[in-house]
Amino acid sequence: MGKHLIVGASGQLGIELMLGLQQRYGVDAVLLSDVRPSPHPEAAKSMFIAADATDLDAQRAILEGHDVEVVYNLVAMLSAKGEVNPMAAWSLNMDPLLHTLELAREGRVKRVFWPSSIAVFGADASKDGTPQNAALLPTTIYGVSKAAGELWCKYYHDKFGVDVRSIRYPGLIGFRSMPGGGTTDYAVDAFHCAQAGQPLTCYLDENERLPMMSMHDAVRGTMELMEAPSECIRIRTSYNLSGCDFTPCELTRALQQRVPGFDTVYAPDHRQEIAASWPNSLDDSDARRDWGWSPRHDFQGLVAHVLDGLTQQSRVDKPVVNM
Ligand code: AKB
Repeated sequence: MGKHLIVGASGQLGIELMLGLQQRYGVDAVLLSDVRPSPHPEAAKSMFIAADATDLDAQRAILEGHDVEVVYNLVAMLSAKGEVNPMAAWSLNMDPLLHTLELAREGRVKRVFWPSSIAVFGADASKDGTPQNAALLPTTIYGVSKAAGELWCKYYHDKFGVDVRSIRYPGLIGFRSMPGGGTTDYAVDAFHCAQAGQPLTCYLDENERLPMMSMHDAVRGTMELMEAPSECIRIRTSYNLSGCDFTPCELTRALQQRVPGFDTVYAPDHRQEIAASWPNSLDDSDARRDWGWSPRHDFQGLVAHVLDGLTQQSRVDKPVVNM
C-alpha cells in the first residue's frame, strides 16, 4: 500500500484530513505538502515536504521520490477572497489540479481526490434539494473554477482512465482550524464567539439558509469515497454531499440553548449576494446509492459536536489553528 499525499496540507481541510488519514492508515502512511509549514502539532509526526503546488516539476519530484498511491489536492482560494483577485484565484484553483491530473495520467499515482463545492451552482438551480445534475451557472470565480475543474476531472477520467474522484462540499464546520476567505465561514466564527463569550457580527442575512457539514463527516466521507471500488464511482465530475442546513438565526438559537447570553448582530455585506446564489440544501442520493454515503451529524448533532470539541480542546490547552 502506497502513501497518501495531501497537497495543501496546511489549510483548514488539509489539517482535518491529515488527522483523519493519520488515524486511519498510520502517521508513516501520510505525506504532507504545502508552501507554508503546517501550524498543527500533529503534522510533525508525518513527513512534510515544502513545495509549490503551482510548480509542475516540484510536484513531479515529490511523486518520483516517494511511493504515493493517493493524492488529495486541496489547494484553493475560496469564494469571498477569490472575488478580490479573480485572476489569482483562477490560477491557484486550476494549475495545481491540472498538474495532479497530468501526473496521474503519467501513471505516477493511482487515485486523485479534488474538492469541488456548492459554489458551482448559481441562482438558476432549484434552491431546495438541488439535484446532482442541476445547471452549473456559478456567480463567483471560485465557483467558475470549481465547475471547470469538475469537467477537467471527468475529461481525464474518460479520456485517459485517471481514477479521479470529487465531492461538492457544503460549508465545513470543525473546531480544530479556522477557515479563511469563504462565504460560509460565519458559522465557524459563531462557535468561536459563543465559546469566547462574545457576540457574533454576521455578514449574512439572518434567514440565509446554506448547506453545511461537520468536518468529521466531511473527512469520513472523503476517505469512504476514496476507498470505494472504482466501478462504484459513477459520477466523475463531483458528487453532491449533504450534511444539514441552517440559517444564521437558527444557528444563533441553537447556540443560545447551550451558551445562554450568546447573540448575533447582523451586518450583511457583499458575501450575502454570494450566499444568496447558492443552494439551501442538496440532493445527495447519488452519493448514497453509489458508495453508501450517510451523514452522522444532523444540525443539533453538529452543534453539540463542535461545541464539545472546542471545550475539550480548551481544557487540554491546544490552540485553535488560525489560517
Ligand atoms: C466557501 O464559502 O467559499 C467555501 C465553500 C462553500 O466552498 N466554504
